[in-house]
Amino acid sequence: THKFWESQPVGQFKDIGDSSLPEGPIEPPTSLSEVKQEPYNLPALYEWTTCDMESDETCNEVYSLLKDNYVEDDENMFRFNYSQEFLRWALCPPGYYPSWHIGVRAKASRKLVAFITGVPARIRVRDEVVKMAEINFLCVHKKLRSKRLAPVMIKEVTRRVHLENMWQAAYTAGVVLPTPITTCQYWHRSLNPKKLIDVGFSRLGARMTMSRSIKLYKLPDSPATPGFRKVELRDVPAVTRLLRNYLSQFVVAPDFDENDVEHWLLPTENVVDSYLVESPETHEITDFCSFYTLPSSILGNQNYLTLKAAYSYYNVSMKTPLLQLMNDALIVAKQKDFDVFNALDVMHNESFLKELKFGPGDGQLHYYLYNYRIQRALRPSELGLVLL
Ligand code: NHW
Ligand code: EN5
Repeated sequence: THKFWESQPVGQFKDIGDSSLPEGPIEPPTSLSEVKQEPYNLPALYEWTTCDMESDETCNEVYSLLKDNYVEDDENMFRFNYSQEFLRWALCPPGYYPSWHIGVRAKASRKLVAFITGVPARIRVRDEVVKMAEINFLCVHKKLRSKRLAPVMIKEVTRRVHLENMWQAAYTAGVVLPTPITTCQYWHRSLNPKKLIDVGFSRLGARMTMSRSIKLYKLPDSPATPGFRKVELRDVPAVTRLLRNYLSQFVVAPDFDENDVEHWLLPTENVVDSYLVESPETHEITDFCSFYTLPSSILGNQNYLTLKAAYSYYNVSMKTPLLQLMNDALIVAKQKDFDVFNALDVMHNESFLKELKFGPGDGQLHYYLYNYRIQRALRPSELGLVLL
């Protein structure tokens, strides 16, 4: 039933619950000279291309492929519409490998028809920090689906990761594959209930009118916490300390240093927003929250083209209660004109979701590791990792 995935070093369904299998790498690294030197074969009409994301022209081709062919919800009403600035940010972090941004072109037309990417990351699993590739943006053009192109893409990115002497990867998907380390639920907080209902993102519940719904989701005009402000470059050391200390409690989490925090968590217009709480008395930085911008195209609506969504990223509360910190995040997201604020039930998010009027979505997100077994599936609250 999973001819490809059964051939890969990933946890297999038949091994679930087998406590004789040790935690850690499933297969040992080989020597670099044993890594296949040539790319995998593609069907004759297609060829590999490395996508230079620093080039506006290539970045735009990738953007267009994804805009028309990437992830949709189960009823095909919405499709992720990652912006060009976002793709550049997501794919060009410190130490990235241009060779891990892999495209496939039609030889005749030069058209980009498939894509897959990796970026390097240090991921801690319990006490071990492992150098991994985070794999994302796997996409095959709608007209080329079900031709087993995806396994070739995955094998090629694996080969290029191996060439950099890395042997593990982390990835997420909306589909079940062998086998999730955890399964998370998407939750949604309406910021613009009228539009969400008009486009079919949410429904008016029983005994709910439009005006009651608008009132229910109303938020103050400005954040409540004294000392709540945008993160600046000078805050990177303090934010890094706060975040490293917070993430240390989770079973799986990124091992962020100051360079990573500067890249992933400093505000970038229309890409990532981050706020902190600086004590008005001591000027100590005590709390931090962040969200990224990922709009979706609304498919086939007369009145609206895009849904503006904010996605909860990393949040740390030491002094301000997490509930209050996230309420302030909702307030600033509303002021920035987002229609909805999305979050997964990872880390301590369960503690605020219901109280802040998030509702469960119809989508789930499964997390996976490649060539690394963990003993038993985690609870979402044991996971300290958010992928884009
Ligand atoms: S998840 C988003 C994936 N993209 C989309 O859903 C976009 C819309 N769909 C498509 O473009 C985030 C196509 O449907 C895709 C599949 C390309 C998804 N992950 O070519 P075939 C990520 O990007 C397996 C992994 O005929 P297709 C994470 C499927 O189970 N495998 O299908 C990416 C089957 O194998 P099986 C997936 O519909 C992580 C085979 O592909 C998958 O034309 C990648 C069928 O291939 C998915 N999302 O194209 C893994 N969807 O064994 C990284 C389907 O069941 C692993 N499949 O027969 C680590 C690599 C690095 C290691 C380094 C050491
Ligand atoms: C990872 N990098 O299904 C990429 N989204 O719930 C792969 N549903 O938006 C990730 N179907 O529930 C792929 N509204 C997995 C995600 C794929 C996209 C997806 C779901 C997540 C989603 C919405 C719209 C559903 C439209 C019909 C949804 C209900 C909101 C409602 C608001 C008020 C309170 C109750 C909930």
